[in-house]
Amino acid sequence: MFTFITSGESHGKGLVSIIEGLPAGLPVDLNFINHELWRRQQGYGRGGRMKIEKDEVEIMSGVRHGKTLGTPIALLTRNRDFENWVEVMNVEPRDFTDEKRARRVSRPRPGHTDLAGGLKYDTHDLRDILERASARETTARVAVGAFAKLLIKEIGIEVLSHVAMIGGTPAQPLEASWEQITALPDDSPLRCVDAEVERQMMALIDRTKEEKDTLGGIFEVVAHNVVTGLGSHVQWNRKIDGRLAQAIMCIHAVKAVEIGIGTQVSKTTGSHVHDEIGYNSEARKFTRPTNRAGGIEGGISNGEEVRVRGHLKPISTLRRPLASVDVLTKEESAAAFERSDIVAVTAAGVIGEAMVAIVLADAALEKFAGDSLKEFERNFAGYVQQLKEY
Ligand code: EPS
Repeated sequence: MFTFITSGESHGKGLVSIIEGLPAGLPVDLNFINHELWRRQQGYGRGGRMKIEKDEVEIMSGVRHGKTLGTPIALLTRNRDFENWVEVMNVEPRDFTDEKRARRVSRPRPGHTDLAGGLKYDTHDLRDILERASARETTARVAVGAFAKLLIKEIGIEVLSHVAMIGGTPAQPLEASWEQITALPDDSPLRCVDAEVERQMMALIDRTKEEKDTLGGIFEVVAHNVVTGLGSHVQWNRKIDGRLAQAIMCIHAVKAVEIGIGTQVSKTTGSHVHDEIGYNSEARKFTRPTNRAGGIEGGISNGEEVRVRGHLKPISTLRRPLASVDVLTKEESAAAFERSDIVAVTAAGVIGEAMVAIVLADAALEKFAGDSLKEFERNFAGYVQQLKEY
């Protein structure tokens, strides 16, 4: 099965990902992986940091002559900004005579990990917490997700995202077809499928920047051409919707996850929620006129597009800081501010793509397991034939 772990601090030397479980013989396209990292760095409303970083992955192990070996894959993405933080992030013990140079953080930001982390890990320099809590970590996940995308592409699955809402604009989340999403250029300002709505979103971001505030929003990840039968109803932790919910919820700032029409299901009747079943005898395939279930029923993919939405709270680092308390003096004090994004929903969508691809790759390996890509593909082809003969 597909597992991974990441390591790295936001302003440290770099980010490390280790992947295990990919079969041998999977072609590895380094340009594609780096392009995914670039996509994660896009989006109108990001801060100064993205001008410093140009994320590129170095493959340390697990790949030879352009193909996976079936061994653990280690990846390194260096932080360009590290050169500005060498002293602050030094691994050696350090005595600072000039406290300013230590850049310690003692004024926790409401909504951030700072305070809960400081208390839990017993540190009064909240930098010890925020360096790892930073969404910079998602660079390492997107690198992993690129490998997952390469694997599931071999069985026809593609994963993309779009931005459905920013700060309540538009009033209802945008619905987007696969064709609209694939038509989005990679340098689209916000990955929004409606140009007029996108302009309104950008104007809102400009206004919010002037007000020294921040925004959240909704992204939707769509997995196209997902085979029926990923995940299972037989055990709680095998249900693909549960696995996707965890994978999206653990993205920084996500506070809610929806699958298909999501929370709408609780507000209407069964006939407005469930997708009726038809059969196309030529294609020997069951069909659905609607996909309100978001491609999943009972914890199993049902052959329709898998659609998952993540709802992000506004970024917790505000230029006009919220009230807080200094953890050293316990005195009232405005929360810390160094530099921040106004909004990062577009980036979160790309991270959501990576997380969805990882879950689907894991479920696909569970179902079509193989030590080599050839074996994986043979198992997949046999199963597809079985579905046709059903
Ligand atoms: C982040 C704060 C900002 C963001 C960062 C996430 O970084 P900095 O503190 O260096 O200005 O730019 O996001 C990234 C670096 C990234 O690569 O996405 C935070 O506190 O979560």
